[in-house]
Amino acid sequence: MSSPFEKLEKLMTYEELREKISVKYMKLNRKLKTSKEMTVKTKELARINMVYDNVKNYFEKIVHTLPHTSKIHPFYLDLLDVLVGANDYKKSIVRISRAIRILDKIHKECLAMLRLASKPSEYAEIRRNCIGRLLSVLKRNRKYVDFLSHAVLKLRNIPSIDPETPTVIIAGMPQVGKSTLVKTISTAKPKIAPYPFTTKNLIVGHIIGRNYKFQAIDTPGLLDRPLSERNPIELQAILALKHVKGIIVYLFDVSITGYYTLDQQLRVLSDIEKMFDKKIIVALNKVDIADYLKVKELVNVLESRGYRRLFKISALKGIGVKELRDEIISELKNIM
Ligand SMILES: Nc1nc2c(ncn2[C@@H]2O[C@H](COP(=O)(O)OP(=O)(O)OP(=O)(O)O)[C@@H](O)[C@H]2O)c(=O)[nH]1
Ligand SMILES: [Mg+2]
Repeated sequence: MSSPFEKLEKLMTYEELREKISVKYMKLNRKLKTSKEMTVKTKELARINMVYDNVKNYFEKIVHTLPHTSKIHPFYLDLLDVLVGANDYKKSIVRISRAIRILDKIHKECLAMLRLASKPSEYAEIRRNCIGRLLSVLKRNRKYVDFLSHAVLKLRNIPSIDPETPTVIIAGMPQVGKSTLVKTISTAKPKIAPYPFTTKNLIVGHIIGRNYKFQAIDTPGLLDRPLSERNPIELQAILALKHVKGIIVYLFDVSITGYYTLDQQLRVLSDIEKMFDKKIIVALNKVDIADYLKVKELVNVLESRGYRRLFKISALKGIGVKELRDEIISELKNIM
């Protein structure tokens, strides 16, 4: 399973659709003027139908291509909620599907009126009235159209994560080496730079073997600060990860140059322990430039907290990475 929003086509905004209809209307008029075979009545009918078809097709595209909230996996539903608001999304689609029925009703009435009319002056009046009513349905739904058009732009960018595929989530404070590790153990290509908050989006890679395919997620800015410093939107984004089946690797930076103290890093680890019901593997990164006092102190604290197996690694130099990767694979195989 991939993101239900991945293949969504862009949706025109209200203004763009109105513009498109105006242009088509002018083109149609030019064509109708030169047409000798069509009667005045069928020409008016063609005008009404053009507007009806365009608005209706647009509305139907919304209703048929945007995934229904009842069919969205909880993981993606949470992300939808964080990014655009699940209730507004649902309501907008419901309103648009209601608007389709109103369009159909107006169109039917218009056809009946046109059928009964007998004078060209009446035809034109009916056409004006009908097109006006059809466009006013569109205008009354402008809010929903624009909302969904903007929503699609955001939703299309959600990375494809399969919540059912066993996944290793790499967590840790800024600059501890999350992206470097993800890059060495998986196919992902995250951005790596020596300043904090380098990675802005969720980045997904795969760990592929002969009989398995797992996901590795780099979690920038999501799992790197205490919960108390979070706004509600960030909290929800974190919660979305709860729906992903898998384990967490928590990275400590134990280098002499580390940005954060051990206490700060331990606090974030505690938060993650509380938040997730997932196995946590702890790894001490940057041992190539380790502060040995830090390492000793940290090992003591972690052992007293029940962490039996600690991985000492250098994601950059590749030290200990194979052992960590093997452990990740063996844990993920357990939940396959
Ligand atoms: N010496 C040393 N440097 C490392 C190691 N791992 C990562 N680094 C360096 O630490 C810096 C941050 O690494 P990233 O992998 O971008 O860290 P991050 O946790 O993804 O950072 P953000 O995305 O900003 O949260 C980079 O300059 C890396 O080269 C390591 O094992 N040893
Ligand atoms: Mg990063």
